[in-house]
Amino acid sequence: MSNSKRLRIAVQKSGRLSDDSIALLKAIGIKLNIRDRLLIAHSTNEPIDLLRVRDDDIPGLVMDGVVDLGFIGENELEEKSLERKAAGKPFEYETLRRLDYGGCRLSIAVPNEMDYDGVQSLDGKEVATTYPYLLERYFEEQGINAKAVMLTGSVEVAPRAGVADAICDLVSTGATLEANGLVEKEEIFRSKAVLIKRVGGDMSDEKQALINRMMPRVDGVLLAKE
Ligand code: PRT
Ligand code: ZN
Repeated sequence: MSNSKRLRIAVQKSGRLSDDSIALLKAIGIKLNIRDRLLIAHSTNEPIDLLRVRDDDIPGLVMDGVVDLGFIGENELEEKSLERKAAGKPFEYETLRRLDYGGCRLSIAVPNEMDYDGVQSLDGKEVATTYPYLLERYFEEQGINAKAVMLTGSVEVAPRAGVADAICDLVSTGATLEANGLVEKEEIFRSKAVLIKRVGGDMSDEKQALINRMMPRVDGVLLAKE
């Protein structure tokens, strides 16, 4: 549990969400002393410590109460929440704000040459993805009898490599799909970055007061950028 007196915030160490998350913290007046190789960064003007980790670890850190707040993409958050629920682990959190960056969609794409006539065309097929829980949920909702094949990377080459018939991956511009001879067919989840808070365990009055001071400033920054 996060019983540290300082507010602990998890951010992606290096990746698509890192710069915008750090920029938002700075924009709300939190001074940070970030040294590239270090896991922890301390604020010099507020009782805040940043935990800099892989984005995959952020939902679990919040749901286990190891950190108080986290910046994470909804795709990763929802996937991990479903995975932890299935494993009987804590899977709850509170979304404080939906943010204005990290936008993408999780979509099913098929090879150009595949005969595709609606989602039922996936019946009996294997679909490579890094998001098996989101994909299996979609198959269930659609009543499709297809199989999610878990791959942690290079999902877009799976059909060409003969590992799967189709893929389900994050898309923003669509350039990656096009470069790999794939066509986007079904959007199954829309995502943005969110700021989340733990729900388990007590939150000290001091920490809650700090969060309460931060949130109007976050709203101000989001509004100014609209
Ligand atoms: O090392 P770590 O585990 O922390 O990072 P990561 O490699 O898992 O994640 P990262 O940094 O790539 O992405 C972090 C988060 O950014 C994702 O979980 C999403 O919430 C968000 N995001 C937004 C994206 C994209 N856009 C995106 N386009 N994440 C990944 N992509 C990839 C996608 O997987 C595909 O390979 O970009 C490619 C497609 O892009 P287009 O523009 O060619 O369509
Ligand atoms: Zn990751």
